[in-house]
Amino acid sequence: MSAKPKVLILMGSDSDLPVVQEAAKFLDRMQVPYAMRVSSAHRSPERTRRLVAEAEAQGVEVFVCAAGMAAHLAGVVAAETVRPVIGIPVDAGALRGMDALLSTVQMPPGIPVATVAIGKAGARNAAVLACQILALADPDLALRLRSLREAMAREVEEKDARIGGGEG
Ligand code: RP5
Repeated sequence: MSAKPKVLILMGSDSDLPVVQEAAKFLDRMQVPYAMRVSSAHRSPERTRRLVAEAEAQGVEVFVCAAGMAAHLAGVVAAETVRPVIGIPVDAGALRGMDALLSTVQMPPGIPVATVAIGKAGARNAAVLACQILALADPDLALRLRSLREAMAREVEEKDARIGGGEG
């Protein structure tokens, strides 16, 4: 995307990309400009700090951070900014993402990370939530979100009809 990014998606490693792509797909669909970068809270702490400062200076409004294992990326980013930070726990190890979930969600009082579900469903919801935050100041985006909700409700009715809902 060439427009100035409103969302920065950070991931701890390129191995998180298959999950993160769910978030990117949704932002594309909602026509929200974003940037995606790899940076690690543990392996490259200085770089992570610098990317957050640069993103703020460039006008990024929401941060989305995906990491697995002892996932501190979202928390470290939240420590560096007062803009909203959404954390996606990634299933990257023996604990199937529960480690990342707890590392991401259990922030100390005062430094929140809005934590979504483990994996791809969470990644999509991270993007939905980022759009909802941006939509507070963007009525066109709010309309796109609203029409998506209506489409989802219609799909439920179609599924109901396909299984013969209401009969028998
Ligand atoms: C985390 O460790 C990353 O976010 C990734 O989920 C996990 C494994 O990283 P790699 O060893 O695949 O680079 O920091």
